Amino acid sequence: MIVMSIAGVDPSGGAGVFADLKTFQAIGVYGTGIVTALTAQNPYKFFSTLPISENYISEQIDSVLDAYDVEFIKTGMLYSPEIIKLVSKKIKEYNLKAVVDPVMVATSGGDLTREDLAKAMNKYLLPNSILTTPNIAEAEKLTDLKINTKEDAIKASEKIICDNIITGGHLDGINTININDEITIKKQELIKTDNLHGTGCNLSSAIVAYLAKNNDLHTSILKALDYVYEGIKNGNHGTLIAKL
Ligand code: PXL
Repeated sequence: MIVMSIAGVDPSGGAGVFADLKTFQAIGVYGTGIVTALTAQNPYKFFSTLPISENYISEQIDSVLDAYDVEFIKTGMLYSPEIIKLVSKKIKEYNLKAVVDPVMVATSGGDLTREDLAKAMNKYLLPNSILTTPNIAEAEKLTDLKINTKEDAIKASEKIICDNIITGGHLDGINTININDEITIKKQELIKTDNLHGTGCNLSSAIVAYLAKNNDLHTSILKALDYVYEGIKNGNHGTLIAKL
């Protein structure tokens, strides 16, 4: 049960690889972490990004997969179309089952990507992935559709080219899940808080952890939604002791 996150580093630990590792630990799987970029940020302010070269990302992935059998991975901040292409190639090469958090902009407004990544994700990454977990803004970018209602979210979900959950934090808590072209709506109560930094990272890493523990995709998504909800409610997402 070894899983992998391929994402950026948020040194304040709420998002990115560090948060993913905490979630893996909380749910009881062994996490490995490949770094695509360093960032300087805290939950309130984003300062800067230092991307890692494609060669060095490649070397990190190879060095871990040379020693460990990994079936499930998640991807977070991938920063550039070149890194997206590289990661897609590795997914195929190592036969990985990838959950893609299509990170494009930070809640704090920081520079998590150099350019519009939606095209590269649609072309290279999503066709090779088992699930993607966009929020409303990311789903709009992936599909070129506007999402204001539940019906809009369902349309977008049907247009995204792999199984997906469009998260409903900006749509009255309405999460739209599409697995094998079957739509399930899962509504969650919205919690009033200013501590939402990293919730997307935690959702996708929790899904991967539950998958690695032999839950099916639908069950993993529902358990991960629960995990993130409890984390937000308690103000401690990522360090939560999960229901296993
Ligand atoms: O939640 C998006 C995200 C992903 N990865 C890193 C981040 C953030 C948001 O701040 O910092 C490294």
